[in-house]
Amino acid sequence: MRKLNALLLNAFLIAALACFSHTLYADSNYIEPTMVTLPAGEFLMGSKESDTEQPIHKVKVGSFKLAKYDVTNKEFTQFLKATDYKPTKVCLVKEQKGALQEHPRTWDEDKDTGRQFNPVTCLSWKDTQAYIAWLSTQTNKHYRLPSEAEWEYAARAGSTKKFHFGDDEKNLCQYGNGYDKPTSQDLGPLLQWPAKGIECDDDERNPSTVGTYLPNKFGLYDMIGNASQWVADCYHTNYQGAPKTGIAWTDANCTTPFARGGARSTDANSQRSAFRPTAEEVNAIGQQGYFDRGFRLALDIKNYIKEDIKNGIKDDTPTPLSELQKSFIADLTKAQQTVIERKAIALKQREALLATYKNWKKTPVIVPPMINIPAGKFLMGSNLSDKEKPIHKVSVNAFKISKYEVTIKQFKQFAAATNHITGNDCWKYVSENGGQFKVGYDIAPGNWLTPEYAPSDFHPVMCVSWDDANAYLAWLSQQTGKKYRLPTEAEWEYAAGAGSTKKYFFGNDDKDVCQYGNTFDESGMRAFVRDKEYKNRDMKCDDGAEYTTVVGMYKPNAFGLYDMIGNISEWVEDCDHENYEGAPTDGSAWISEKCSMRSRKGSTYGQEKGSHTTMRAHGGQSNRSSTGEGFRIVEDIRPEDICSDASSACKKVSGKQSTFEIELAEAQKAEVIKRKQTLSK
Ligand SMILES: [Ca+2]
Ligand SMILES: [Ca+2]
Ligand SMILES: [Ca+2]
Repeated sequence: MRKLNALLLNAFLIAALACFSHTLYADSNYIEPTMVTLPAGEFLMGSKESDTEQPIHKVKVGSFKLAKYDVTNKEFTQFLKATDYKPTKVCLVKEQKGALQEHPRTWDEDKDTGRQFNPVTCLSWKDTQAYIAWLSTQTNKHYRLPSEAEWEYAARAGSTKKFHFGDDEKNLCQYGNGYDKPTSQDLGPLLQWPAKGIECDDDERNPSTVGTYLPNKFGLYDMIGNASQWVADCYHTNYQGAPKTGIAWTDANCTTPFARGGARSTDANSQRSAFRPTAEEVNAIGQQGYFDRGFRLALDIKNYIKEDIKNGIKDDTPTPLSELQKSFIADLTKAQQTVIERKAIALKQREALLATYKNWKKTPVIVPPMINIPAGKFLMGSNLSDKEKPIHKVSVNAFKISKYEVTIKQFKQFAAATNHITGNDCWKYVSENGGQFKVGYDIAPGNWLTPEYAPSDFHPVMCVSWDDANAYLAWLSQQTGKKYRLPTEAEWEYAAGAGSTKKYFFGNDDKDVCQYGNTFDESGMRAFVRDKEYKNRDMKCDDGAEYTTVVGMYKPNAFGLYDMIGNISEWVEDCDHENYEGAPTDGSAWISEKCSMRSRKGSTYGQEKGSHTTMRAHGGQSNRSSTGEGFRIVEDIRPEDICSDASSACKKVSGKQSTFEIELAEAQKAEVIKRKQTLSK
């Protein structure tokens, strides 16, 4: 046994090993990794990029086997199923400004489809060793962690460049799941991570299914990004005195194991083949489980042959696969294909959209119908929720607001003209028991063009962040020479109430809500029960729409504004605030220094409580959601357009009926027919 293993095998592990060797398991109780045989070779280990990576020294590595992929959740939960081993319940997670926080680790989550083929993370050193000991006992092979030298040799795959494919960080996104640009734009302001995003888009901010990026020249996957990987060595601050062969470097005074390789939360620098963490980083995690750290297994060819000769099996004779092994390989292949296909579809959607650019350029920019809102005073807030207190008097200047929520069609034109790309994940409703967050919603691959979120051109656009909305508004302003912006929270509430002080702009009766907006009604409830196993939450009337619907299908308010109840909730300019203590009273947006969360107004198609006019909710400024977050727009008004009261003149839409509204009327007709078909099913 290697020196390090001897060192780190504490009393617990020896007990665990003894336990495993005395328990006989059926062949089908374990899953072995697919191994790649690496040739013997010499390489220059280290780099000049950091003191911890010096001196650069020549290392001779013998032929060995290394797993093609990281150990997955599925493989590790198989170990838990087959034994009564209890892994650590605590996981260190990188949070605000990179500070480490302990989080509870629940293993049930990893059984979820979509997560079972992610690398297993959050395992302590002890857990990792217990798994290896068990698998070795089961298979009669000496599985182990690779040494640090073997890891770097394997990661380089013959390359002396920064990354195994070359030096250009823009190509990193093809080879691994790192902290890419869109992810850093999302998480940077929210979590204030100091790391700079990699200059590309790898289409994934969560852990990814192993083997869904390109491999290196040895055929090894995910040696860049996703999860960092435990190695067999103890940590040394540099390579002074390092071994000149591929063995693990251990010594009696060293007790700190560590990991090599970048992860999904780390920058381009850490994805380099030679990258080593600092002593400070290593000590902060120590032997604990870390959210971004996994491992992959190595196997000595020498030992393997020795063991197998004993059992009459030669190295090149493949062991017959168990049923469990066969189904694991088949399921993994399927999971990989699903991810790869999903990415290809997203790419095609973007390309198709860009291909329409020429056509879009010939058509005039869609200027949505706007309604003049007169200046006035109103009582903002309510006693219905603490977030809406205290009720306070607000004066609002005259402004114009769009009659409808911004539609897919409008956003398509913008995206095609500007090549604006939103992130490719979006919150969605899931089964109430199934989600990562166990409350019925989860973040999932998809964007505003995903058919599920964009049934027609005249549905409201969702899965757009506050930042995306502002990018659209900047473009629209630039195209038209007008000043478009998001409404302030006060403007929105004033416009929604349209002079009413009742719970809803039409009155107080909950049963009438379905005439005025698309909420979580009987139809919505039926769809959620059918598709998402939701239970017992609905508005006691039927608005006829299951999810979002074409804009303008219900009765407008007194100002002539549609969907101020339901369909999608709408981003406003203001930062999120706990309540209205200290809110401005002049109708301006309430902006505070820390503003990673923005306010939104109006209920959604999937939410019952909060359809009332004064409701408030929030969302991360860079977050996208299909649970009902979109927007409508405001235009600063010219003095000559101001009307003095809410009389009929003020309700008049500026300009004649536009092509947009003619097409919308067609879309509404089609939606009515579709609803009838849904109901008759
Ligand atoms: Ca990523
Ligand atoms: Ca509905
Ligand atoms: Ca709405």
